Amino acid sequence: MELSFVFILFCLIAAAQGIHDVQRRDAASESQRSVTLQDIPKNDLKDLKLDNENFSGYDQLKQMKNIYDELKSLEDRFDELAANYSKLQQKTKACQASDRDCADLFKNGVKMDGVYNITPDNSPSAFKVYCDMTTDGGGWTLFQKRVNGSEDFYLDWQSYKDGFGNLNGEHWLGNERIYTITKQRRYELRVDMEDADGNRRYAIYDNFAIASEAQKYKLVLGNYSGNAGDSLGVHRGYAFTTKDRDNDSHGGNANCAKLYKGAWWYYNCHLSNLNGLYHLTNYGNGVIWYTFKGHQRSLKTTEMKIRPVGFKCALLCCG
Ligand SMILES: *[C@@H]1O[C@H](CO)[C@@H](O)[C@H](O)[C@H]1NC(C)=O
Ligand SMILES: *[C@@H]1O[C@H](CO)[C@@H](O)[C@H](O)[C@H]1NC(C)=O
Ligand SMILES: *[C@@H]1O[C@H](CO)[C@@H](O)[C@H](O)[C@H]1NC(C)=O
Ligand SMILES: *[C@@H]1O[C@H](CO)[C@@H](O)[C@H](O)[C@H]1NC(C)=O
Ligand SMILES: *[C@@H]1O[C@H](CO)[C@@H](O)[C@H](O)[C@H]1NC(C)=O
Ligand SMILES: [Ca+2]
Repeated sequence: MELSFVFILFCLIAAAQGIHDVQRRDAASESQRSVTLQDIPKNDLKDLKLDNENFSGYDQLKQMKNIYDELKSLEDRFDELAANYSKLQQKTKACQASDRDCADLFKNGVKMDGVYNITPDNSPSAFKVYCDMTTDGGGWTLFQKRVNGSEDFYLDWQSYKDGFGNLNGEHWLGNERIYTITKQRRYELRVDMEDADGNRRYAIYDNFAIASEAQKYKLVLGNYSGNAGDSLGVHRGYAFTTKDRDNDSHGGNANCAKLYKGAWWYYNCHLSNLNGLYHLTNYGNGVIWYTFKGHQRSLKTTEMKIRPVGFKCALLCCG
C-alpha cells in the first residue's frame, strides 16, 4: 500500500505546515490546546483526536483525517480482495489438472479435436495422442483408428507394443501407452464405427484397461451399452495375440492373429477384429464387429477411445 503511505506522508507535511500557521497566529494560547498537533509526525494519523475545534487548521485536518480513514478501509478491502483472489486461484488450480489424458486437456480448456501432448502419471515423458473433444461431451483419448486403409495393421508384437501409423489418420497408439494411461484411473471405452453405407453405431464399456506386457496386455473390460451390440465382451480377460505371439485359447499351433489377419484379444477366435484387413476379402479377416455387420462385412471406419469414468459429472462439479 505504497500509495496510501505516500498520501499519508503528504497529509503529514500539509498538517505540519498548518501547525506553523497556527503557531504563528495563536502563539499566546498555544499551551491551552488539548490537541497536540506537534505529536502528529510521531503518531499515526489514525490516533489523532480532534477534540478541540478552536484553531484555524481544524477543518483541513478533519478532512485529512476523513480521507485517511477512507483510504484505510479501502486498503482493508483491497487486502481482502487479494486474499479472495488468491483463494480462487488455488481452487481453480485444484479443479484444473495436469495433462494426463485428453479429459484433463478438455478441462484445461482444449475444446478442439486434434493431436496433443499428454503426460500420464509414471510416464517417463510426454507423448502425442489424438483427442476427440466433440463426441458426447469430448475428452476422449483415441488409441485406434481405421479410416481409409492407408496403414498396414497386420503387424507383430513389437509394433503393437510401440504403436504405429499416423495420429491424424489410421493408427494404433501402442499397448505400452494404453497400459500407462489406463492404469492411472478408471476409464470407459467407446467404440465408434461406420459401415460402407455410412450407417453409424457405437459401443460403450463402463470399464476398460489393459494389463502390463508381463501379463500380455490382457483385456480388462466392464459392462456394455450402446447400439452396435456387444462384440467385445466375449474377449474379456484374454491376452493380446499378434502373428508372432500366440496367446489365444485356440489350441495347438493355430494362431487367431494369423488366421484372421489382425492383432487382438483373441480367444478362439473372435466376435470383433478391428485391427483386421481393411478391405474385405473373406470370412472373419476384415475389420469386424459381429453384432453390427456379421463376420463377412468389413467396416469402413472405426475409432476406439477412452475417457475417465464420471468425466461429465466432474465437469459440472468443477464448473
Ligand atoms: C471553542 O471556543 C468557543 C468560543 O470561543 C468556546 O465556547 C468553546 O468552549 C471552545 N471549545 C473548546 C473545546 O475549547
Ligand atoms: C471475500 O470472500 C468472502 C467469502 O468468500 C466474502 O464474504 C467477501 O465479501 C469477499 N470480499 C470481497 C472484498 O470480495
Ligand atoms: C488416409 O487418411 C489420412 C488422414 O485423413 C490421410 O492423411 C491420408 O492421405 C489418407 N490416405 C489415403 C490412401 O487415402
Ligand atoms: C456389470 O453389471 C453387473 C450387474 O448388471 C455387475 O454385477 C457387474 O459387476 C458389472 N461388471 C463390471 C465389470 O462392472
Ligand atoms: C503367449 O505367447 C508366448 C510366446 O508365444 C508364450 O510363451 C505364452 O505361453 C503365451 N501365453 C498364453 C497365456 O497363451
Ligand atoms: Ca493358439
